[in-house]
Amino acid sequence: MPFIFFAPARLARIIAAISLSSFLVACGNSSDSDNSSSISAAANSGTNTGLIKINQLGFLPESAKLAVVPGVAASSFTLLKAGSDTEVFSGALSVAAIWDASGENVKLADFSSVKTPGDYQLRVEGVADSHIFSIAPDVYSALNAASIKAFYFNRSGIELLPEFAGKFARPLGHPDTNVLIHPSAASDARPAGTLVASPKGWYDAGDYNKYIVNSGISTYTLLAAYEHFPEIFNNQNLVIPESGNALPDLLDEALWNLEWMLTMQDPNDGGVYHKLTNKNFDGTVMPHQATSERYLVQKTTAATLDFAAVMAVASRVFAPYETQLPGLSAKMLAAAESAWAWANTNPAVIYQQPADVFTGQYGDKTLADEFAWAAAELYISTQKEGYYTALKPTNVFNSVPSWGDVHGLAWVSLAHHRNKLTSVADQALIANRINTLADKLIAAWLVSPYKVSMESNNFVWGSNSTALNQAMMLLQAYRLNGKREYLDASQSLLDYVLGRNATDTSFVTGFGERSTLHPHHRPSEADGIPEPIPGFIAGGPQPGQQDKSDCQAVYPSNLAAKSYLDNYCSYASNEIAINWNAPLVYVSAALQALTPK
Ligand code: 9MR
Repeated sequence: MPFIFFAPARLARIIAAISLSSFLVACGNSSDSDNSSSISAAANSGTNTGLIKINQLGFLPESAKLAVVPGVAASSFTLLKAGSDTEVFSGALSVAAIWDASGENVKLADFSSVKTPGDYQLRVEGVADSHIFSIAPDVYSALNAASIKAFYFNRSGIELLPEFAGKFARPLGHPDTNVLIHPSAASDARPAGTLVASPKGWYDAGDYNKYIVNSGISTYTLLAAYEHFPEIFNNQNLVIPESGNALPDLLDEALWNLEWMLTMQDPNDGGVYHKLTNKNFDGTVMPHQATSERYLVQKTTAATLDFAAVMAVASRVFAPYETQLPGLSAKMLAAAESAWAWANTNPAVIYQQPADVFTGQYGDKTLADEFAWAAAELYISTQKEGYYTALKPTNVFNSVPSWGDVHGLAWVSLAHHRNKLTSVADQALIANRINTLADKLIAAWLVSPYKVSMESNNFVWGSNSTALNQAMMLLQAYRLNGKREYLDASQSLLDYVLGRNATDTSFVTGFGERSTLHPHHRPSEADGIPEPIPGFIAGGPQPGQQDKSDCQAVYPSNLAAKSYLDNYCSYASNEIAINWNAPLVYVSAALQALTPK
């Protein structure tokens, strides 16, 4: 059974796109060699000129609309009705410039003034025609739904039934009803070897472990999307087991992980375990085939503060559902406050990977940002001014969030709730922090030959989430002051992950004519189904290539923005992860909600 949240026409296009992409990869199109999916007569001259890079999904009618064109001699472009020679628009190309991150010489095509819904292609003399893309008022609806549904596909402790998972149905894996206290987590009340139930939650990524630090930012970003744009989610049907109950599906999905997170707090002292994990990563098997013993490992200050922050947020988001979930909101707030107390008594417990554990670390050594974020959320949810004082706001700067740097999340929440804060809150400081960071990103966007704020040093592990988190921070400035450039610079970053990038790849599985096909995601690899599970965003290019020795396939380039390998082996550029999908959920919803109609 197909994913019934896709409209049939859209589904047919996605399937066609996947088949076409598979064919192209089989033909060797996964390298830098810049072949094309649709060769125009003009380009069919045998010269390898590079490709037009474009958001392969498309644009809202009122979005800014840009494409990146190779630096060929042509000085103009035309926009065609898809698959025809019918011109609907023509315009001048910008002057060519070199993007440092990819070493490419490129020009820009701006067709923002075209607003009529339809399917289009861009044509430039001497280059293959672009991928087909749409202009449509609902162009990101299926993308947003699939990016949330991806979390459902990564649920631990539940059988995925065909009526919800279609052909990706699978047996229950990792019940986690009997996990062991690891010696690193032993306490008097829970000595090593004690059995604890810690079911539910999402697998972190391509692996099957569950990590509190990364769950923190991921769950927060979903809850923030809901707090900021409830209208996008209130009637969304994700076709998950809880669909049809009184909660929006996004909140049902978030609750699956929040319920797990609650089990990660030691009820005896309020401290939170860093992770629930095997000792070693599982092999490439389906969840139910992975049966190694699982452990709760070391309580840490970072995990405890991230937990405190998220539970404080969740307590306010779930407060309206007291009838359906009696006592949950109060329980979450109490959990947040006891975690905060533990962290203040244990302010510097850094994660130390035990000698017998080899899974992911999320070993954050800088904790001022976690303290600030937890304090901000507790202040917002309780209105207790002591938390605002603890935040030490004048010392807290703003930055693009990542699992290891959550300063920005404090400012996002304070800005969103600014009208409900007590008088102790410095409103000018909140606006200043939001605008200053956004203006830095705007400065990079303005001079970028690709017109994206991603610079060479932003190509880190999970670079696509850097792009989307940059977009999320730009959108906070747009929400505060409505300056159009913040919206347009955010759109550029969604365009970037959907194809306007140096690899000509839409990094979201199942979306776009040439999308990621072989993510480092155990279920996608082990299920025997040719295409990947849809809706996951790949980590993206980064020059570290830490997986090189595990890959027989060769990276096509060492350049930051081109160092991407669409191969299962590539955990450093092609893994999926909950903290990378969450800002995709946020940005695809936000652009839908904020772009003028
Ligand atoms: O996202 C993490 C990245 O910032 C680190 O550089 C990398 C190596 O430590 O680990 C990434 O997180 C991985 C985690 O440790 C285990 N699950 C998969 C995550 C994504 O690759």
